Amino acid sequence: MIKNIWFARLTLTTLAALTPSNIDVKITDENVEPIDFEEDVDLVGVTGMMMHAPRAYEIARRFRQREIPVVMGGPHASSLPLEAKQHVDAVVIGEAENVWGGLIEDFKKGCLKPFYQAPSFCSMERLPFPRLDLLHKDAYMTINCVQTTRGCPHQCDFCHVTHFFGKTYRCRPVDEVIEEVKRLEGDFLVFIDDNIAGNRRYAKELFTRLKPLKKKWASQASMTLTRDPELLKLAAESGCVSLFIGIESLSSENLKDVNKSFNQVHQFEEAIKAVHDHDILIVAGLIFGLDHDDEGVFEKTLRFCERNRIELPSFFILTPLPGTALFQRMESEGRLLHKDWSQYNGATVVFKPRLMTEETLQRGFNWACKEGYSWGSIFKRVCHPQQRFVTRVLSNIAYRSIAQRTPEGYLPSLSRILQRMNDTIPLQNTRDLIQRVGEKIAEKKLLIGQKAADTLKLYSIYNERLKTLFVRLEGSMDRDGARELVERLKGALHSNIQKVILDFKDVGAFSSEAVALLSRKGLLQTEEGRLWIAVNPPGILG
Ligand code: B12
Ligand code: SF4
Repeated sequence: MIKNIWFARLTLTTLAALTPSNIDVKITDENVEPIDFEEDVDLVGVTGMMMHAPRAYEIARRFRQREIPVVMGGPHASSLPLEAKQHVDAVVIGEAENVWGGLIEDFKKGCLKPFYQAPSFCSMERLPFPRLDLLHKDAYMTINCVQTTRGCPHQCDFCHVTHFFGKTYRCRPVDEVIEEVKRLEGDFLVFIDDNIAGNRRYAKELFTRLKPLKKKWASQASMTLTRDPELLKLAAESGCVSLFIGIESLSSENLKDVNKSFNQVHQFEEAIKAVHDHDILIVAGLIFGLDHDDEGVFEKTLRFCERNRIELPSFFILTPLPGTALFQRMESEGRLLHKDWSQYNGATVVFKPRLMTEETLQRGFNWACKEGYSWGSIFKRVCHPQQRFVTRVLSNIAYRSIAQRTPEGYLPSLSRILQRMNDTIPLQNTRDLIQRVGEKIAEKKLLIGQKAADTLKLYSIYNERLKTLFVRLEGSMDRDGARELVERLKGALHSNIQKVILDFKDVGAFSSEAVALLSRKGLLQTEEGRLWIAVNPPGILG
């Protein structure tokens, strides 16, 4: 089943292509076949993502026992070369294009250096085509993988790409990409770029040139692609059938925190619809455990995927990868639980979340993976009148087989209550509203006029560690609004909640009845040691 969605990385096929042709090369991808540790070889190269590091070191140990030198490269070794060097004979830091030939020469002379790092990023012109012939074709959904660009113009805090490629975004000449695509067997391929639409002008040219080849392709792109209708149309016309898009979070605060504000939450639904309108299937990356995520995040995110018919939601637990800004932050805040890299796999909690416990995050993630690929959820997401129904169902079945391996999870008990808490309360009666007194009346008036003339919005998050519910109120409040607020707070009361903090700063107007009701219920009190604490309570009484 996994084979149905698994494609080959270009790492080792690229290295093989860079190797002088008089040297025999064999590729073993341990994802799909066992390693022959007795193989008669002169030099071993290992690669891997961070979570593969312990295994890579073990592989190195086995070959070095036989006195076969081992070289390691890839994202992990490049971020932590000193660590890697303890396990191998030489470490390649960064791209291999400009150093691999020299390394082989050194090896032949018996003088391998401990570290190899090119002084600059390689040119994207005339890169040799990867040696796809060295892969076991039948072990993958496809071996037709092509890279058109390296890097990404964005700098999301959790992503390793910007760190590795040093904020560069380099494009291969379109002619060379087209030539490589033409040589592929079959009509489906994967562009393994991190963001295929990072340079719109380049992407438009590429897609236009791809059209006549009549291939189908899948790739990754950032949300920004959906904001250019011409680009999206060209992508579809050139054969794009599936895109991995990093939505990451439904909270603007989270996105801001991780430097991904170019993802605009209020545009998500429209953007997803635009992609669907072009008959492109969406694999959505969604992260749990960001600093504004509370127990409500799991169900909220899954229901969002169902409502928007996201074909393949991919849930991840936030993972701080060495080299990234996120890792530095977590480390300086003392929030990393350990450095067992094998657990840094996107499915295991390796840090202290801010608003929930490690266990809640792990179980909630497990729940989302299992529930998201339950038949009921699959049905809600795939049953819509679009083409490629069979592809949608089959890929969901494959994802389901992976999801079923996830350990048991559960939906935190507060989840639904927290979601209900955040629904907007409509105002019935705006006539008797009294402007809030304070320094910023004019500003407030504007706020009321523009944003919240007839609603009371609730933004609440629950901090499981502090057992406190924070509720920020925004808009205006009449008697019915106040009643509804009291009702919701009662509903939210849970044995675990020890304190509720209500922030009235952004409530621009109250009716006198609302204030009276809130006072009667004790919701305007500001003393510590009580269940409720009001912050910025209204300065009016009347
Ligand atoms: C394709 C891909 C996948 C595929 C992998 C399919 C497969 N068969 O394994 C899929 C979509 C499944 C995937 C999944 C994941 N991926 Co991924 N993936 C990629 C991607 C986009 C392209 C990889 C590739 O082919 N690159 C092209 C080759 C040519 O580049 P390269 O690998 O960097 O190799 C060059 C150099 O590094 C160097 N080099 C590398 N190895 C070696 C070894 C030697 C000996 C030498 C000399 C040189 C050398 O030489 C090469 C030429 O210059 C990369 C991003 C990227 N741009 O690389 C992320 C990337 C590798 N993935 C990443 C991550 C985190 C994951 C996941 C853990 C995500 C998650 N949270 O679940 C999972 C793990 C899946 C798993 N179980 O293995 C991270 C790794 C970060 C890290 N520090 O480890 C990357 C960098 C993306 C990112 N956003 O940060 N991924
Ligand atoms: S948009 Fe995607 S690839 Fe680019 S930096 Fe952000 S997460 Fe990484």
